[in-house]
Amino acid sequence: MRLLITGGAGFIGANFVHSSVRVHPEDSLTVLDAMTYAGSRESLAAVENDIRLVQGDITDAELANKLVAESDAVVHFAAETHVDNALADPEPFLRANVIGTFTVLEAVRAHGVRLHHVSTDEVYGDLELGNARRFTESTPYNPSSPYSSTKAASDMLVRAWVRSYGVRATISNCSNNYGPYQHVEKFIPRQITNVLTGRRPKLYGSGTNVRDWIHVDDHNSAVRRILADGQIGRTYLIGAEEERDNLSVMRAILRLMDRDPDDFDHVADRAGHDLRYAIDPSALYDELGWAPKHTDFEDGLRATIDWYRDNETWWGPLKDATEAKYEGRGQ
Ligand code: NAD
Ligand code: TDX
Repeated sequence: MRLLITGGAGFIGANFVHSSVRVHPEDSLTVLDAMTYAGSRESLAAVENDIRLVQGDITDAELANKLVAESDAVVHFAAETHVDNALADPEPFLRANVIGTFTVLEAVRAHGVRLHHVSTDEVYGDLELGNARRFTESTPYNPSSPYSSTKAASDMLVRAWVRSYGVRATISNCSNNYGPYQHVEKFIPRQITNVLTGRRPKLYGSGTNVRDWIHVDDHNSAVRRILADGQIGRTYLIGAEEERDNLSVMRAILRLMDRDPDDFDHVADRAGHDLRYAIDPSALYDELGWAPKHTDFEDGLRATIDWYRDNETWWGPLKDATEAKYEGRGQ
């Protein structure tokens, strides 16, 4: 299969490329990535001879058209992804997430190419703390942030292009990912690299907010399964049933790094901070026979800590600028 992977130099996309090279060496892979602050050639260095890497923007219709025409399927990861950045400056999120997805849709429509659109559970808004409700495919969209509202808009565009133009697309909405190559702006890598650089980890508010964690390789194996066997027009929710509050994750990181579990700072809370996300992945289990492999969160966290310890050359150059940005926001 000739696969076009948008955003393949970012966290999840790069891990998707790595696992595709490993598990599907018969595929021919093209990455289209604008190399924003979140994209990194180094993330693809180990597979650079196995792929074609095109630096370019998904809003560039001519380029998107040309690359889509040469592909059998598109896996669309490219997006602006950090909630705190969206709160500070939403405009790039409208451009990349809404106009970008529109441009990809028009290209797959023109060339009859299969699309898998990668989205987030944040489109459903948040759940209350301490009850058993979880998100399903029929949960109404109720996004809270400029980030999640633009991802919700992109999902709506995909649904409309399926219905109106017969575009062959599937959508997945996944919970919080962790693993190697995640930008140090995100919660888990930020705390690990704070400890590794002698800074104190930073917890927003009281840390009662709950996230549902999944290892990035499990997210990507689900995407692969949906691409192969998913029903056109369907939305699949991806999750590994690992709900944790932020305080517990913070303490687990500190414990695994041999620090006092209270050795962190409480900082200003995020505006509009979603309380809880939780995915009911049973449709994916029952209909597509998918299951996560990384079922021990602490094992996954330990391996992730080891990866950051061993790969300071990858994240070191990003760290000071990221922390300076947070400092400016009181976080
Ligand atoms: P990331 O920020 O690490 O990577 C995004 C990549 O997209 C970067 O390489 C960037 O250069 C590229 N990009 C951004 N704008 C672009 C544009 N206009 N044209 C071309 N490339 C562009 O993000 P991630 O965490 O890997 O997320 C990938 C996808 O998965 C996103 O669509 C995100 O909404 C979704 N998602 C992420 C999570 C998570 O926990 N990280 C969970 C669920 C869904
Ligand atoms: O320093 C921090 N301290 C802190 O307490 C940071 C960066 C975050 N947090 C909290 C905020 C959230 O409750 O940790 C939680 C996780 O934060 P993020 O890593 O920013 O992730 P989140 O906002 O939950 O969104 C992530 O998951 C869904 C991704 O960034 C999105 O792209 C994805 O769609």
